[in-house]
Amino acid sequence: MKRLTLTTSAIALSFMIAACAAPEAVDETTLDTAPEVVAEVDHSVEIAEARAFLERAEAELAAQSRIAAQAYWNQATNITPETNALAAEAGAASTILAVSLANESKQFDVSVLPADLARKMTMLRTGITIPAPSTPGAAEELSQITTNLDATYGTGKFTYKGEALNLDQLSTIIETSRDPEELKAVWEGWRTISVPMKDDYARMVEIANAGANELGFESLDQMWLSGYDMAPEEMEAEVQRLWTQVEPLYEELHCFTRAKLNEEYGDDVQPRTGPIRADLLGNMWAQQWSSIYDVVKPDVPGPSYDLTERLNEKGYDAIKMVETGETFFTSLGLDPLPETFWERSMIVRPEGREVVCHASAWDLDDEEDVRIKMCTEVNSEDFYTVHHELGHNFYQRAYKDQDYLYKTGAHDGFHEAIGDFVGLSITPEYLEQINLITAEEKPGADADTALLMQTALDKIAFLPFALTVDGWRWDVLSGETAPEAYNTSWWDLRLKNQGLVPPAPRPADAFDPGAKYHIPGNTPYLRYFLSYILQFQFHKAACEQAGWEGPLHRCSIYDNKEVGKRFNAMLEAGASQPWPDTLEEFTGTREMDGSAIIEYFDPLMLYMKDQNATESCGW
Ligand code: X8Z
Ligand code: ZN
Repeated sequence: MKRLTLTTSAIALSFMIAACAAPEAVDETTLDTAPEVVAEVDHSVEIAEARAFLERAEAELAAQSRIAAQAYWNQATNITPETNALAAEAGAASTILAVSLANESKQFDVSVLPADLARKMTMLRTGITIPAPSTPGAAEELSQITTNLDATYGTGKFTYKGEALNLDQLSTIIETSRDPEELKAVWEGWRTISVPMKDDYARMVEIANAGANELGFESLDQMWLSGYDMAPEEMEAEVQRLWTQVEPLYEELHCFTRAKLNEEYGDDVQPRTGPIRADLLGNMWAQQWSSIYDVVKPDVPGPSYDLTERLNEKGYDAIKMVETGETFFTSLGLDPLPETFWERSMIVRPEGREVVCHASAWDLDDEEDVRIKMCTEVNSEDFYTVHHELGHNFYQRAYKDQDYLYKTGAHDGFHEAIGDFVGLSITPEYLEQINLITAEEKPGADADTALLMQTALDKIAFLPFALTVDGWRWDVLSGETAPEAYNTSWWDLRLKNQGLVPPAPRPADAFDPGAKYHIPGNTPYLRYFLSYILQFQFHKAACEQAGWEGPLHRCSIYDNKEVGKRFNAMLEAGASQPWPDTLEEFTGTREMDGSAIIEYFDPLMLYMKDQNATESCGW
């Protein structure tokens, strides 16, 4: 959603104008030589017309975005037939406007425009997440479908032991139960909510692809991959390059975790070789595994405290968790959040109405009206999620003075990485500084393997999951995977990338991808893969700026105003320049690079390799 981008409401996303630029517009050589061309042919009239068009386009999009943001917020925080209808209406109007401006922009030849105008033109053409063709009725049908998918997910329930349980309640069972029968029942149960989505999803793909075609793309996956200041095929190659760099980390973690699960559950439930049963990993989608730390715990000394217990013992509530997150950002020199953030955010699940609980961050007016929407619980996971969401809000506030089209992340992976980057500074040292642990409780270097394992279960396990979600979706959008093959293709990728299998064969009508928020919510997922690479790059660069000399995982930038200044400059830039420029200004390199995450986990890798020496790793 641009304004609503990060946030995740499906409908909102149909209007998203992402930070992006197609290859021809960001071809620096072409742009650099443009003045010479101008010397021969006078393009001043075309340039003036382009400028006027973009001013109008930005003003119209900004006005529509404010209207739509409000309708989406109302729906996501109170799902009723009425709010669904208003959200669908706003979504259709937003798509119609975005598509018509994108089509209008085709009259301009970007190669003769100055770089900033060319960049904005390209953003207009490529930045609609779910486009509709301009055929009468298409935008309305599309918006109706995306709203319904979103609402179906948001209100999904499964009756277990006579009680209708929502996703939070079912997730708690997956996180805490160690009974394989129960895990299987709940895991399968949540996947019944997505069965009715499949036909709608297939129809949505048809319409959105027609929309992408009209805008000059072969299919929507190519349009999504155009948002990274390089050609789609180059970006795909970048993703492959990064995955090849970090894949060995995952292979060791998979092997180590599987052996521990085998010891916990025995050969009948989890064999020592082959893939892992997806319901045993402590998360509904097996995307982050830290909830089963008790099972995977290495045989080494570990920290004596548990962050969830500590937050509760110290009397934290949801508000205090958010205040603590805000204080981290202000300790870097950023301004506190506005009063309206506290008045208008939805921080806990409200009683008596249905809401979309999946955490998100919102910017309702492109100025000051930033908010989060979370069903926060007092635990370690949500402590990190709070920092994640606040990262979005601080980013949004920082770029508020940019032109409308530049009010977004350098690319979408940057937006996702900001809060997580800050979260990497939640070290034992920092926990002591904010009095969550005492000086005596601060673990020594002998606890490093255990500390790193806790982080790896989330950060390393996640990488192939992210690739699976969008790998599946790219195949669907490109037409390579037909609706009949939706579920088998999903599990082929789950096995290939993550080495996972379902607890039992899946029913013929299953649509398991739909049981993950970002599929019905139409939030592209590559951004999270990129974020999990970038956040470690940011962390390493920031720690170097701070003069840190110890191991990366013990570095915290809390209270460091010098780092904060450069951090703020990166945020303020928004999407006003190609992302490699922004990355270079903060980290000194123009490339995304997995070597920081590799360095971060290096001590754990050595430990796991040693422990895995007698295992037959792989699947
Ligand atoms: O969706 C999110 C955020 C909102 S942008 C809570 N995340 C992904 C997920 O939950 O699947 C953050 C990590 C990955
Ligand atoms: Zn996010």
